[in-house]
Amino acid sequence: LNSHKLVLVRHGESTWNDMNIFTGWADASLNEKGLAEAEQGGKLLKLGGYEFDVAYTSVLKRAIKTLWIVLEELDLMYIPIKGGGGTEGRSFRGGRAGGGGGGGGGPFRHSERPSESFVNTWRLNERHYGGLQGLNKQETVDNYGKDQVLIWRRSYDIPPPECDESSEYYPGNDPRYANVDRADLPRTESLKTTGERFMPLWESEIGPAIKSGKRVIIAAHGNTLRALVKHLDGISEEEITGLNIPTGVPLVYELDDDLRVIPNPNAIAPLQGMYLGDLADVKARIAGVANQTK
Ligand code: DG2
Repeated sequence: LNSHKLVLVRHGESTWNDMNIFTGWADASLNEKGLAEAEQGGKLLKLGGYEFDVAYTSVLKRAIKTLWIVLEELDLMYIPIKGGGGTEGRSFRGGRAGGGGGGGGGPFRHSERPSESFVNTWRLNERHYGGLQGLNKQETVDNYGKDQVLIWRRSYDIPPPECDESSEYYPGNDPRYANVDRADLPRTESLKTTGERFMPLWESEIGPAIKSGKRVIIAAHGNTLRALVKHLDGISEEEITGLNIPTGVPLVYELDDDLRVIPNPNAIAPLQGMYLGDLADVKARIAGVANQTK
């Protein structure tokens, strides 16, 4: 029986996480703590002897930078990065340069033109927080009540209010999404719709890469990772509402050839994958995410 390791990591703490601001697709940077968390995550992976053949990330710098730091710790900065800084926006569409350098393996020849899902790792972006982006989480509790904000943050299928098309937070106003079909660009997203735009990338690209024997790391966001573990661990719509993912802690899954999870005895239920590092510390960090809207 073959087994495949898959490593997931939420980016380290961002300046907006620290200021307790709804972030979504806004492009907040890592803060000092987040940089250190990413480094620590990389060190834990190094200590565990993890190696990777390919990495996936979003087009948001907090995830991209986290991935770079982790790969630097592992001395694996040369592996292909599919997503921000990698293949996104490379020159197969008439010579536009990709932003930021990174892995990616150079411009595509026409015959190597990647599939739509391959280049569009905006699909790994955080859930779009709609009209809440840029607002303080605690002030939003003061204005709308704790229960309403919890519904917006954690209900499975109730999205926050939409942002309108004139908003700086509408992705149609951001040049990095110029190649994305406008109909695919959200004005807001629930966890359900986040999963619906992320899972095609899993099904068509990431899952097959794992099945083919590639060792994969995904650096992404609280809610895209919640959508993925919901699928992997078969977590119900009710139970996923109580699940929070800490920043910067590698989460390791062992999968069989059909990409079914082989449960780890040290997993924190309902997850069947295992967080690396000190479990008491991981639990404290999970509680910290939950307590952002006390
Ligand atoms: C946070 C998650 O996203 O927020 O968008 O504010 O993972 O990119 O920092 P991330 C945001 P919550 O779902 O925990 O409110």
